[in-house]
Amino acid sequence: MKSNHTFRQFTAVVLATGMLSTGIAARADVLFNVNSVADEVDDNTADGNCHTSSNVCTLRAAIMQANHTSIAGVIRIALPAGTYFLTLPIANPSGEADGDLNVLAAAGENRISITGGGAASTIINGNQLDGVLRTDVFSTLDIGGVTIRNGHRRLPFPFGGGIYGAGTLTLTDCIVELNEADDSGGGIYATGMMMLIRTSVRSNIATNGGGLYLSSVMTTIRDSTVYANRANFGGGLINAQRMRLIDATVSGNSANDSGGGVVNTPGAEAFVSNASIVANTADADGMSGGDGGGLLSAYNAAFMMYHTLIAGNGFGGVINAGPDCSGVVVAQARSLFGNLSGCQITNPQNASGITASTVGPLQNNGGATPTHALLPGSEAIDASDDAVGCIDNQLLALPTDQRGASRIAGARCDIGAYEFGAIPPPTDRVFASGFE
Ligand SMILES: [Ca+2]
Ligand SMILES: [Ca+2]
Ligand SMILES: [Ca+2]
Ligand SMILES: [Ca+2]
Repeated sequence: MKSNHTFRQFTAVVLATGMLSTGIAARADVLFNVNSVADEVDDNTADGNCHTSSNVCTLRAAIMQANHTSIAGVIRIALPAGTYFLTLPIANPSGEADGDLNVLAAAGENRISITGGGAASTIINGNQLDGVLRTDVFSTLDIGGVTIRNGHRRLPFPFGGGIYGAGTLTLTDCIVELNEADDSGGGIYATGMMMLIRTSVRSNIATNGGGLYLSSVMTTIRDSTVYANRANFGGGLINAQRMRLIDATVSGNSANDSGGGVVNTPGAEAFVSNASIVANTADADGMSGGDGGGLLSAYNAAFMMYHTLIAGNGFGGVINAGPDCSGVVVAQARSLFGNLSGCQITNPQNASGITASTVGPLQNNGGATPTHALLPGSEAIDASDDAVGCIDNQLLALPTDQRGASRIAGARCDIGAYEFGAIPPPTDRVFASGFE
C-alpha cells in the first residue's frame, strides 16, 4: 500500500548571489496536509513526517510533529473542511498527546500556521473535554479560516475555554464560539501577543471575561466582533494589560455584575479607535447590582477613545436602560455616548452634548463579521473630529471601516466601526466567517 506520508519540503528558490551577499539564510517551509478528522497522535515525532499508527495525518499529529521539527521557515498545516472532534481525554500531567492541542516551543522558535477551508466549514470541536488549543511562551501560531468551538477548561487550569495563548498568536477569519472557562477567558485567555483580524468571538462563557481575558503585552482586535458572551464580570472582554480595539464591535454581551461589554482593570491601557460598544448589559441577573453596561474602566486605568460609539447599553439585562459606562475614560477624539451618568470623561469638549445614536441591530452588513449599521439621521454620521482626522491611536489613517468598506464616505469619517454610505467589497465566500 502506498505510504500516506504527507510531509513535503519545499526548498525556497534562492538567488544565490543576492542571498550570499546579504547573508540571509535560505528558508525552507514544511507543509503537512491533514487528511483525517480522527484525533490520533503522531507515532514518531523524530521522523519529520505527520503520520499516525492508522497511516493518516491528523491535526494532532501535524501539531505534534511541528512541535518537534526545527526549521528556519514556516511549518504550514493545511486543514481541509471538516469537523475535527478532540476525543483524547485530558491526562495528568497533560501534554500534546491528550486533551487540548498544544503548540509547544520544544524545537525552538518555530512559526506554525494552520489554514482551514473557512470558518463556516472547518471546525475544531473541543468536545467539552478540555480547552481546544494552548500555545506556549515563545511559540508563534497563525490560524486562518477555522472555527474553535466547544472547549471547556476546568480546575486545575480554568483559563481560556477555547484558546489559552501564551505565545504570539494571530487569528484571521476565524470564529471562537461556545467555549467555557470556569475562571477566566471563556473564548480566549491571552498572555503573550495576540491579533484578532476579521474574527468573531461569540457565545462563550466564563466567570471573568466571557469572550476574552487579555493579559497580553499587546492585543490588537481589528475588523472583528465580540458578541453574545456572558460572564459574572466583564461579559465581552476584560483588558488587564494593553489592548488596541480598531474598527471593531462589542455587542450584546452581558455580565451579572459589572462591565457588560468591556472591563478595563486598574493599571490597564486601552486604545480604542472607531469601535462600537453597543447593546451590552450589566447586572444581567438583576441581583446584587453591577454597573457599566457598555464599559467599566478603573479610575487608575487608561481608556483612550478615538471616534468611538458607546450607546444603547443597559442594566438589569435590559438594553437602552442605565449608564453606558462607569469609571474614567479619555475622549482623545470626539466620541459618542448614550447615557453618561456614572462615567467621568476627560477632555469633555470632545464628547459634549451628544446622546444615544441611532444604530441598527447587529447583523451581516457585509464584511466578515457582524456590525451595527448607522441608520439615516444618526448623530454618528460624519461626526468625527476635523482636528484629528480619520486615524487610529498611532496616527495611522483608517482606510476602511470594520467591513472593509472604504472610508471616507460623505463629508468625513463616522463615529464607530461602520461607515454610513460606504459599500463593502464582496465577501470572499471561502473565508467568510459563517455569520448568517
Ligand atoms: Ca512523525
Ligand atoms: Ca493537551
Ligand atoms: Ca447582579
Ligand atoms: Ca462619513
